[in-house]
Amino acid sequence: MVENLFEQNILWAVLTAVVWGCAARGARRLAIRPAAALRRRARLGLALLTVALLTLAVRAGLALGLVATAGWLGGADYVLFGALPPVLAAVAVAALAVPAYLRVLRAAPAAGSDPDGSPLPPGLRALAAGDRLVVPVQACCATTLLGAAGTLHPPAPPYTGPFLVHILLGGAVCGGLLLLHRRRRAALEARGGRPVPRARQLVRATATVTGLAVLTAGGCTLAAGQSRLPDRTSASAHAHSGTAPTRSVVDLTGDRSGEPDRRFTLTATDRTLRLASGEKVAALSFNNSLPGPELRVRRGQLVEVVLVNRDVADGVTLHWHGVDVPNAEDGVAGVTQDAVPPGGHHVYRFRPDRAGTFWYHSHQQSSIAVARGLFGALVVEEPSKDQRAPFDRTVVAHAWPVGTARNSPGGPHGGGALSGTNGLGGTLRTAFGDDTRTRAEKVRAGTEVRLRLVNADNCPRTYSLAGTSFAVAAIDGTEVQGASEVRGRLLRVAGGGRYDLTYRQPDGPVRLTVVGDANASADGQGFEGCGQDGAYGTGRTETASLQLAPNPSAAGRVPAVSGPLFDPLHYGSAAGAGPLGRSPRFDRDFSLVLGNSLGFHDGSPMVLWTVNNAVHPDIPALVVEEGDLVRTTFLNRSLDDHPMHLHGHRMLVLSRDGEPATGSPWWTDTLNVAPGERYEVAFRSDNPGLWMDHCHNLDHARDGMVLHLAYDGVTGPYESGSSTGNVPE
Ligand SMILES: [Cu+2]
Repeated sequence: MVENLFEQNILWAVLTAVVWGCAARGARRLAIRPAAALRRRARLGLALLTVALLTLAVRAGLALGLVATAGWLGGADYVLFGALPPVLAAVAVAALAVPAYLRVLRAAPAAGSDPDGSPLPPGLRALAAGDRLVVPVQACCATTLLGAAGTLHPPAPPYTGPFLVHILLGGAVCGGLLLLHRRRRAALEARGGRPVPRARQLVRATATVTGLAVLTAGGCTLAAGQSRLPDRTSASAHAHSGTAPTRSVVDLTGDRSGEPDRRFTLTATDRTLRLASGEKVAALSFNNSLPGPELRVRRGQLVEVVLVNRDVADGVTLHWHGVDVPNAEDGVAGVTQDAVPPGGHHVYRFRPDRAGTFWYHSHQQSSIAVARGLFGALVVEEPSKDQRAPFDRTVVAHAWPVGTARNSPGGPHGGGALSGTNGLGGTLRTAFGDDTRTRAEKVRAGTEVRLRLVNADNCPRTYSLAGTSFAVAAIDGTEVQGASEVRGRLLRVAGGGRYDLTYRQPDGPVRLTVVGDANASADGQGFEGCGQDGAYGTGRTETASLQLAPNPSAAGRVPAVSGPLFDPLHYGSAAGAGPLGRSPRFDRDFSLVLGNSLGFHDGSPMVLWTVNNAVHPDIPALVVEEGDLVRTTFLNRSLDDHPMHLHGHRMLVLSRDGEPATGSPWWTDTLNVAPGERYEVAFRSDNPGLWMDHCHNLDHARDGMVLHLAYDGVTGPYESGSSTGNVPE
């Protein structure tokens, strides 16, 4: 609904401006029409005005519809900047210009009465060139143009200031139009009602077009310059109340002194590696493995990971995606640490307090680092062995760029933002781990199987598990309560998200596969970056798959599921009053409208991915105090999916499009918000620090879809930006 309203609203903004442009031209030229044509022209002008008024009514209705469905924040900008000013001007059109047109019609000579094409007599001319007939229509045209600009590049809230500027600018333009029209009318009288000679008209038109072009070029240059990212910026630069205790990110560490239960070393390298198929990937990897080694630990263990950067020129960090580690262990370059340079190392220590499926990845130039391989799975098991399924397998899906030259990504705008292809170019091969083929494995009938799906891509992935019914046992590392049997459903996992599936192996084969081709997303889709339905398509293209059977050599290929998508909103069973109690009181309420805007980012023109009409570092941080219960509303009125990832906390889904979540508490750290969707989520601020809250389509994040969750009083010494060596996305 919102998606349609949003797209139609933009379409009608442009259409309205065009129609009013025609109406304004007709009104302006009415007085120079030959007397014989006046009646016909006035009728035509009046008809055009009617169409223009109707167009504007649709436009205003759409903006109001957006407010009605998505709330004030979801459509206020379109009402205030797109619809309201032209509607005010349209009132003047209806009150002044339409009656003036009718007067002209009444006074115009009958058709054919004056066939020689002579100009209008003075009385008629005065009527046709009257201020009332021309200026309101021109004013409406000017405000619809301003409105179209305000819709394609809406200002960031609070709206009061920009609205006043918008109104004053509109008023000034209208005043200018009135003065211009009076001058023009006087000149027309002086010429005895004859039109300006052709040659002069041409000169004037050229001058006008040139002037506008110069103005536009100047505006663009200014906007491009203003969009340049600062050399250094700090996540600490949020509002501090002064009452909260001052703490530094540096001190918010894990257990630094205890003897670790598990120790790992991950060494980042820049090497060309091969997939199982033999195809080459210009990889950045951990321990020369695609993906990095799977880390398996137990809940409550003290885990120590030493990150060594052997030769990744741009630096590396380790972020523990989904694990609520202490802030200093979160691994975000320029926020919780400095990127580790070649030859350097960094030690992470944390104690995972929840069993589940997670993953780790570099958070330095993550859009490139993750695409090229700096990630791996992290599985936290329950301490007791008997809670582990006999066949427990992590399946990391990733689209590997093959056949790309080394270091091909080049600048920050590798071109992937709208393509979903990680900006790397080349061909993408979807693999489970490093294997793009169908892999067959033996699993005895009756064996309990747990498949841990990790989507290490930018776009949502659609999975099929065929040959058995199954339970969605966990989402994003949280067990589902009362997970019931699922059959004939496809599974949509957010970019960066995880699903754990469990089933008992039947006598026949079971096949897990991803459907949709990562390469299909880019071309011919316009803005549908991640494919037509946001997930590399759900077409019949199947890529990697894993077939499990008691007798793999004898088993035929199981066809993929074709069915609707599994929906977690009502899945599983709720217990008692739920995690937040019966009627929770929220200490903070934030709204994040995910949108598009035409503008510049770091000097380059592009379709921006915005949060509340702004991009990083201009998106204000969400500032909380420790202990706050926080509600956040995500509304996606953009053209692509946004897997919104909050670091250090898990979010509880409260509702989607106003429909309350009723099943097992749906905890998530990476929530895919599809175009048109509105989610309400809640989290408890119980992990002080400076945290990223960003889109995990890492190309969107690179282009500025990033904000911070900042605890009042927490500061840090780290900075990001081109002169700091820290570029988190
Ligand atoms: Cu996004």
